[in-house]
Amino acid sequence: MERVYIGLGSNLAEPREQLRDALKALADIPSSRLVAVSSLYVSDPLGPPDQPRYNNAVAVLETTRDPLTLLDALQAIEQAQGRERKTERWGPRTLDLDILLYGDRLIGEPRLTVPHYHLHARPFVLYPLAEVAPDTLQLADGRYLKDLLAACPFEGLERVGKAL
Ligand code: A4P
Ligand code: MG
Repeated sequence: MERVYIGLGSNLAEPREQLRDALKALADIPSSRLVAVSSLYVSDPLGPPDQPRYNNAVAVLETTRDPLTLLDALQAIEQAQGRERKTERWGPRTLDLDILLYGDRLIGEPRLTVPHYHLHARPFVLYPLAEVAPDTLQLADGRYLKDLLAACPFEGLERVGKAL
């Protein structure tokens, strides 16, 4: 079993419902178990400002699926929830599921970079991650979660509670 941290994000079509549905779908992935979910957080969009605010959360999945098969499952969930892939970078989306960490593995495949490449600079990823990860968490690339948090102000983030 590997412990995998998954970032969830949505800013279209009832984001809170999108995240709730996504969590149900995560719990149904074969050979996997959903073991924890952070609070829900709301923040202004990073990237193009002409889009709605985002809802974000982090889930913990225990799985025996290998990383690419898990990515396939996550992309199938995104598609099932109406995700349209557009060329605009950081544009609005019904659902984004990112593999933040996969056990202690460093992955550099064309389709998959782990730890997720923007993890360190994003409060809407780091703070929910810190809720469901051990205080001592060290990333596969040697960085410590507590150091990343110290360098990333909570500013602009709104914790909306455990309502997922
Ligand atoms: N891919 C590589 N590594 C991974 C990984 N660790 N997990 C590949 C998941 N996918 C990974 O992803 C593009 C490709 O990345 C996938 O096909 C996969 O093979 P995508 O989801 O189609 O593209 P994207 O998410 O639009 O691109 P990008 O640049 O990853 O967007 P981000 O970084 O996810 O940004 N503001 C707030 N407040 N909250 C947000 O959640 N999210 C975004 C999206 C912008 N602004 C935001 C938020
Ligand atoms: Mg993504």
